Amino acid sequence: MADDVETLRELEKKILWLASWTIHNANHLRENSDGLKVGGHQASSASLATIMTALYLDVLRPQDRVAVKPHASPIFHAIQYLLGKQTRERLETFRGYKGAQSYPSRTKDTDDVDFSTGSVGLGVAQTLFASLVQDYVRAHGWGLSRPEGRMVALVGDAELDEGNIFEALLEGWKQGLRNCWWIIDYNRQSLDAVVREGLWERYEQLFKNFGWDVVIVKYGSLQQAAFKEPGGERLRQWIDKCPNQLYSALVFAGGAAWRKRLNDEIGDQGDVSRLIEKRSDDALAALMNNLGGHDLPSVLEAFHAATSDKPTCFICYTVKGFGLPMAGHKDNHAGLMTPAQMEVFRQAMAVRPGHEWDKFEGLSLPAEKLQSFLDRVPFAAGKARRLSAPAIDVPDNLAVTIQPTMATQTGFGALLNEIGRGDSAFAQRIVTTSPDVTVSTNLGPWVNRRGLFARKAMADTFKSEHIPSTFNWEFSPKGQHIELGIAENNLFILLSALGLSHSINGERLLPIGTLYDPFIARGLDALNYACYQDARFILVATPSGITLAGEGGAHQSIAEPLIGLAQDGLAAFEPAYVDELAVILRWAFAYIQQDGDAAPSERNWLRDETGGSVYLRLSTRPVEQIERTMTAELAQQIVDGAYWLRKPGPNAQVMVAFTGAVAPEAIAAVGLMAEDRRDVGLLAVTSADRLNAGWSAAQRARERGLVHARSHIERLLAEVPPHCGIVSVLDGHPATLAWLGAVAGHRTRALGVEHFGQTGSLAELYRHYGIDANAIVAAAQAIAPGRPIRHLKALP
Ligand SMILES: Cc1ncc(C[n+]2csc(CCOP(=O)(O)OP(=O)(O)O)c2C)c(N)n1
Ligand SMILES: [Mg+2]
Repeated sequence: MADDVETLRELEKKILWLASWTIHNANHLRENSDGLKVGGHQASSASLATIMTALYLDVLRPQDRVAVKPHASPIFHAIQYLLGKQTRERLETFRGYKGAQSYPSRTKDTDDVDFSTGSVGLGVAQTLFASLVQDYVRAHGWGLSRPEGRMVALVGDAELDEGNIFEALLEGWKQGLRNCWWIIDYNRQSLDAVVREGLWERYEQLFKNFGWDVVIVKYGSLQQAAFKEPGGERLRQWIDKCPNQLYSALVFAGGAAWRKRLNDEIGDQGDVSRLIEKRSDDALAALMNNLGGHDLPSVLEAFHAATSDKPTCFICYTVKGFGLPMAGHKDNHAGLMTPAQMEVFRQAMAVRPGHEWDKFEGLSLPAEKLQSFLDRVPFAAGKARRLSAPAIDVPDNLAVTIQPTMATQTGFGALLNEIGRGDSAFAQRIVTTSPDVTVSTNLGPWVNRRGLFARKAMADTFKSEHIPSTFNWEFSPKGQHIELGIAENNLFILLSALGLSHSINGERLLPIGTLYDPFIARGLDALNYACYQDARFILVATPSGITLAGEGGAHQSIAEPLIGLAQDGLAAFEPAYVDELAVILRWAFAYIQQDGDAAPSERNWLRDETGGSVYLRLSTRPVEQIERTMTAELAQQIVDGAYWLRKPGPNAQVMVAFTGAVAPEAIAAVGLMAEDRRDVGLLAVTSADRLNAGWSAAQRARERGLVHARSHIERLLAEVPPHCGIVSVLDGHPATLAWLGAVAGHRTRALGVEHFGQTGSLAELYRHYGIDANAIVAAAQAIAPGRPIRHLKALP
């Protein structure tokens, strides 16, 4: 063990050197790197060098998974470099094009990042939900041949200011969280500031309240030894009372400043003075800087002592910038070492110029010994860290009984209810979740069939007491619905964890999350995070828009269709009819399982083979359904994003393009115009997102010389005469469809909702916001001049 600590100390030095050199190289040495001279990596990385050395090179096992504090990415990459999993080229281009990423990235880095981080707080919560998902998978009898892993977050202390962490903590407690470590880098500094005094005490209480073990790693082994000397207890008391700001300032100022301060405050001409005086300035600084989080023996002991599966929070005292000249300075966040400082550091590390990237340069132990140690590192022993799981077969058709009048939300509930009857692998791998809106988003029938998940079974008391209820809320390890409290951040991070199960647990899940459409905005960064990690899930958002009428402005979503259009990694649909929904949902189950890298399809210019997640914006409005046979061709067009409900004739003067719940208004408007405008066309747009993406991709392809590239919307609008106007309409922001006019140069009037709503009947609100049939006719009259449309009424 002592031997190992000596080796780890050497490697810790090397890791700090490599990380610092990586940053220095990116900022000072690389040509044209001016734009890259930002970032708080240097000081922030140094803060975690010891802890990460201990974890990666000694404590962790292959089954453990880690979310690394964003700015510690150079340390992570340096460790992976030593382990032979990161290339020198990528370190040399750190933060540059196709180089190692500024923040650890599952999708862009190549050295096995387990969880992406960057937006502080989200990676931390991801570990908690990843742990719940591991329990879910194992409780269902899957993946039992692999050992259970720990989900570990390296947490910046200021990350704990993010509310999503506390939402996750509460949920973790409810769900019986296990196997989760949060290691807090308690350097008492954030970006701007030095943190408030005594925060650790609040954290300690807080974590204990939620059933966590709390381990405080405060004093390093040098300090512990000094406390045993005569006068040592006085020194310990002084350290405990020293305000964060002052401690940081003294760390920055160094040995002489420590000596003066300590002599002034606790010098006694006796034991304490002797304790101080027998140390040189350097030795005194080393003692005072020797906080627990920078002392390998202390962190190793703390980690190895935590053997239970209880969630555990380690509060590790550290110094931001430890071992570097900016250590402790409050302005160090974006601080960089100057070339002169780097030169001093290089000499101190005994690294010869030109040998900066050599793995063992400047270390005192023999290279063979160090290499053989690295070859035995348990964490690196496994095969690939990225696991995979075969795709689950999706039925060719999803059965549903379509009522003459039906809402898409009802259709969704009916579709899942039907799936819930079966016991195929497909039905078994679906897992649903919702932040307290399970019943109101129509998941109730599915949950009745499949049950709620909990590691320990819990009967529904209403049922056992024979009190009639529509819903059977029985919890068991085999349940397939995870009920969350009302916290949309938790929903998205849980979806992120469920949607990575194939890669993390080697077991595929088909996750579906439901919520109210407007509250996507509440968890939007977490949704973006899930997409950025390439987690795969289906998001079902309902009710949506002003169509929920009486529910009022606070529940009415306006911008969400634009989110659907713009969010990378998320294919957004807003069907109007239940048969469309059945086609889209079936496609979605297959799409979330794709992971090919084929070129875009020549048909729609979409990269469906690469897959992604899916967002379905649904409605609670019952709409008269169209009786029709679902042909393969129609189904394809629905998935591609649009189809003609009525093709415009060669003399058409106007066409209506609609999305979602306003279908009856669009159809009515076409009817009202029929006598006065020729051959009016009606385009049902099921996915503005996919139409738009295909259009952009086809244009790019043409600009690169593929002259025949045509997207779906270009083909559809090619049938529309040039003089024909387009009126577009949806219950959402009009910009969602306004771009249709740019595809082939048709004059366009885009209708939609731009302002916060109020309560009212559907008819009143559609009239008020100008998305009813009359408003569509008025817009048509304005952009397609001709004789007055006789059914047009004056607008309010
Ligand atoms: C959601 C979010 N807001 C703001 C930032 C910008 N930011 C990056 S690091 C940081 C401070 C981090 O402090 P801490 O977590 O204590 O880490 P340290 O710098 O001490 O290593 C901030 C505000 C961010 N990355 N994410
Ligand atoms: Mg900090």
